[in-house]
Amino acid sequence: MTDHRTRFLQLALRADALRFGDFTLKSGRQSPYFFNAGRFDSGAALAELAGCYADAVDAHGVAFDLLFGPAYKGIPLATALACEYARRGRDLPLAFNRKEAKAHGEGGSLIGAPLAGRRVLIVDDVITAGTAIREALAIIADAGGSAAGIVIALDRQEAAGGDGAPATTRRSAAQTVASDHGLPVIAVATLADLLAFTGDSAALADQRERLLAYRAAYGSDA
Ligand code: OMP
Repeated sequence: MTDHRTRFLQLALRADALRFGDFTLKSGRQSPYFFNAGRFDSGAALAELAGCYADAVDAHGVAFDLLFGPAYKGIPLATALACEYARRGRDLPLAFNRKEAKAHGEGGSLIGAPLAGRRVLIVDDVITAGTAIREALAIIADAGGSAAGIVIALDRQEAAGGDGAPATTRRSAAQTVASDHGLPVIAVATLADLLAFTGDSAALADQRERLLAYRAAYGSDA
């Protein structure tokens, strides 16, 4: 595993952002793990997380010139990433949306740098079925931006549909978004990375079995 993946998974466990147990997802699936990016709730944790995002983006080499954080959880993530890039010598425009459009003052639902004519990198927390990412893509298109790619902390590598089919024949939601929109979906880490990570840790050995069973039910190999 490349270094940013291990760093991210260690950080997520330390921050309690990655938890094992019984969780109901937005999709209704019962999951043995949950990733809550809201637990990166200090400046130091967000700075360390942003370093992992930047390393994943740079390793991919995607070209972009604006960072967009979808409300709500994408907002601090994109902001922290913009600060990390500034620290690395690249000052990038930053924008995000509010969930309810404001009718007074400056109005509208977008805040920050204009998206029009820019290649936009979406910065979000996690992809399960891809619903949140599709909403962000529509916001960018409406504002005249062109999406350049998506970076998320965790790709759960779940099939968007087709439960019951063998895992190897199911496409992940990230793959579907990537091929539907012709965009790279870059994950700092994936369920496969988490499985490898739990395999290296005696303390997490019990969790690994439950993760494998979950992947067999809902996962994709990609
Ligand atoms: P999709 O829109 O289905 O891709 O799911 C992404 C959203 O699911 C996130 O923005 C969260 O609201 C939520 N979620 C997590 O935050 N962490 C998880 O581990 C799983 C989910 C989820 O409900 O699938």
